[in-house]
Amino acid sequence: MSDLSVALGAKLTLANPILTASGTFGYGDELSDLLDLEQFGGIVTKSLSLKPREGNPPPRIVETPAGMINSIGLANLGLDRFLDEKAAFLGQLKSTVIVNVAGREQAEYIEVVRRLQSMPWIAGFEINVSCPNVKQGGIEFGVNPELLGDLVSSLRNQTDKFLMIKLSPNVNDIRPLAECAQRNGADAVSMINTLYGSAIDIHSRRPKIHTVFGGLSGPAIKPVAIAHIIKAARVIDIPIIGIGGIQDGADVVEFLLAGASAVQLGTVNFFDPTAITGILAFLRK
Ligand code: RRO
Repeated sequence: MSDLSVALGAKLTLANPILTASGTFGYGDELSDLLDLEQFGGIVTKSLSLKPREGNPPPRIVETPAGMINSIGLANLGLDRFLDEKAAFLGQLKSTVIVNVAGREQAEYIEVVRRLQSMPWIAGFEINVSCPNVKQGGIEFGVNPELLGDLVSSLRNQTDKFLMIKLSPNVNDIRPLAECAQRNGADAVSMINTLYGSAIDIHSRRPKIHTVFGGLSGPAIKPVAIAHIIKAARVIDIPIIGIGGIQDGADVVEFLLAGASAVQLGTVNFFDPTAITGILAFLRK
């Protein structure tokens, strides 16, 4: 069988370039009956904050043409329960595990990474500075190079593990943020998180999402992702992990041609969690 392994710099080599996108696969265990998780080059977990978060009130997901809008609001079980309830499952997987970390403020990101840093089963961290659905933290860091630079360099001081920064498409120009991540010691950037979106029910005249605005994902955003990746690849040397509406092997090749070294599958997992199988077959042809 042909070798699809890919080195993301010196610290991390994946068995193949396909990862799960954070938030679309829970912590892996929910989907382990449906498919063989070890097919993935890596598993990226749902964003984890220091304390548990309930997230936003429903409705928090709506389907749109060629995509979906979510406003989950960073619902997650918090670091203590993650360690008690999810670490054993993730720790025994042969797959590479990357933990996505979110925070309201810099100290929260640092504390989560500090407490996970010594776990041998964690290959690295994806730092979420691009959640569009929380009032505090998240995207504030992802749109402001000064705040981002401080955050990345303090995380760099905290861990030698693979450190990937997940960038937002909700900016005029992604290049200064990608450059800032690189300059402050990131090993990679991933892009894109979701685009701001909204939808209205014309019968009730009400927004279809409780918080009115949410994050748009799926094939509808693929051209936006490709454009951001082409731009970023012209100015940084660290690997780019591409995300945005990938459905099949041809989409993966398009992302690699744009400048990505690997990709993440997100929204496709909601309608075809076995898409990975066809994608790997396509890449091996
Ligand atoms: O939980 C969410 O609402 C969410 C997050 Br943390 C994110 O990074 N991106 C997104 O579309 N939704």
